[in-house]
Amino acid sequence: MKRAYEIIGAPFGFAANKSGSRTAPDYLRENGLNIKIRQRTNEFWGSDIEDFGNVEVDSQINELYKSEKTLEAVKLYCEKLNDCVYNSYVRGKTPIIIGGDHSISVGTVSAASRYLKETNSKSNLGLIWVDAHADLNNLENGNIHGKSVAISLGYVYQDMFKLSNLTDVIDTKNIMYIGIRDLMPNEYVTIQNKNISLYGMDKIDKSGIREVIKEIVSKLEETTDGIFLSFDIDACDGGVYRGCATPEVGGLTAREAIQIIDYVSQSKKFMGADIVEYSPEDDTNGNTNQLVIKLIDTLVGYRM
Ligand code: Z70
Ligand code: MN
Ligand code: MN
Ligand code: MN
Repeated sequence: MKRAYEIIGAPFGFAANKSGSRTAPDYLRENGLNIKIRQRTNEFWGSDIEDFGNVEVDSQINELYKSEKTLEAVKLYCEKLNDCVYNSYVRGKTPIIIGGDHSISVGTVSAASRYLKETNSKSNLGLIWVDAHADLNNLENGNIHGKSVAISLGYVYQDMFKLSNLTDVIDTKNIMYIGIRDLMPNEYVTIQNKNISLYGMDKIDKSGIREVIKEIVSKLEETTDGIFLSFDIDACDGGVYRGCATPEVGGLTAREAIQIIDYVSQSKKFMGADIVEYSPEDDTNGNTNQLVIKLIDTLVGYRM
């Protein structure tokens, strides 16, 4: 399937405990992404790729953050990002969004859902969330990048996000978690009560990643109209890949991460992906840079 990929930078890092991910889109463009070179070879690789540029953090968003209105800053940024990603779909593209912290997924997931609703009259989006964390914290305190899924489901700050249709955009039965190994008690309770599918590291150890991702994609292909992938770099083994706010030992290997992306991106229902939380300033050995480039390579069809 020939796809036209569009790289969209989302340099928003205000919703994390450390803001290192804000520099990731531009850093990657200059260190390994080389979109111009990819464009020249795209005929050969059978896909098209364009760089849309960044959805910038404008002065209004900066001001909100400076006056300690981080939640308002997240909302305004995600509204901007939602419009941009939605328009990418309207142009027939497959958007690949490079964060930024994981709060940006409130904008990307709602855009995929919005486009499905527009084209299918209902939104039935499948979401694969690859992360060490569930980002399902429904408490009003704590970092907002730890609540993206809770916001998308309407479990926290609903009044605030409802106005811009960023909430209530996905059904719990269409969420598939992979790699989760650091849950808060309230997140555990929600996952149990709502019976949300979770493929933790133990399941990957037992069945192997190929079985896990095959099962997930075939379920979502049956029950949904589109599949969006949200990939938090901290899902990968933090002992090796240090370039994120909270590296955690015992995560995915490079091969496991590549297999997930390889498999998902070949589905006919694949609608695009975001890759978030890469922090160049924390990437002391450069391993994470190489991994992220390889993951993007895999997404856009450069397979060797
Ligand atoms: C914890 C919290 C978190 C990173 C998400 C962790 C949140 N659940 N950390 N992504 N890097 O504080 O909400
Ligand atoms: Mn996350
Ligand atoms: Mn995480
Ligand atoms: Mn932790």
